[in-house]
Amino acid sequence: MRQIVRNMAVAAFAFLVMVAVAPAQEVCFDDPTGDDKGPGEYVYPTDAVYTKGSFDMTKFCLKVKGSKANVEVSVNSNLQDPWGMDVGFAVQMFFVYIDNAEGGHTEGLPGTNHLFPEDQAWDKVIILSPQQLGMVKNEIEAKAADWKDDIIVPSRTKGAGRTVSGSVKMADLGEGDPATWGYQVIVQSNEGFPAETDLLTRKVNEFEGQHRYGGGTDYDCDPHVMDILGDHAWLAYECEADGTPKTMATVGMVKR
Ligand SMILES: [Ca+2]
Ligand SMILES: [Ca+2]
Repeated sequence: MRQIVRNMAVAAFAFLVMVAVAPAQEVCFDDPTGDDKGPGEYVYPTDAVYTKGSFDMTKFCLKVKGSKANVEVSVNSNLQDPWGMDVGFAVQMFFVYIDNAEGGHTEGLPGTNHLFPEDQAWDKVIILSPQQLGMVKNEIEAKAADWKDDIIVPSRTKGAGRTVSGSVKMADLGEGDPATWGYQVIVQSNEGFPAETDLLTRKVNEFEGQHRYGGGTDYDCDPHVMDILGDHAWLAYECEADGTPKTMATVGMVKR
């Protein structure tokens, strides 16, 4: 009898420990290689810093641990820091969109030139940029002030190996189980000299240049996006003869 009581006490203690230290939860999506061509025809800028695979996402993970989540995006190239950003990467930038509530925003962040379907509108977006936090916040204030409460920037974003990561507070992302949320990850490039309309995004033109993607148009009717999770048919677009959008790319969310 005494032995049984002791075993029960041990079991109760073990249960308490399990509750106190909630198991880490991971929501991950793999992405194919070789699809870093936007709608299908996009090519990298010509400068040597944009190495093959730099904008080819291979994996996205949201790893929840306690009150925080680590957001990780991996690419098909070793990260490098040719511009001295001092955070382990330089040329990439990622917008991680989350659909976890009713309503939301159907336009992508300024400079990306794409939409989301009404029923998959985003509620929060996490920006993973090699720029200093103050610079990113200034850009948000200048170009997306109406959405600033829904734009989350980790206090520190870093690159190591082939993975860029940043830590965010779960409370900033909203309610519910992250395993049930919709996600989309837009692969863009860190543009140090963005246009007035672009939130640190690099442009896609008809012809590639030293620091311009090619394969699109010189107007803003084309999505300025190199890789996404899921079906690249979502990036299909049509322009009017004068360069205004006829049909904008409309990118859906992916779910586990
Ligand atoms: Ca990919
Ligand atoms: Ca363009």
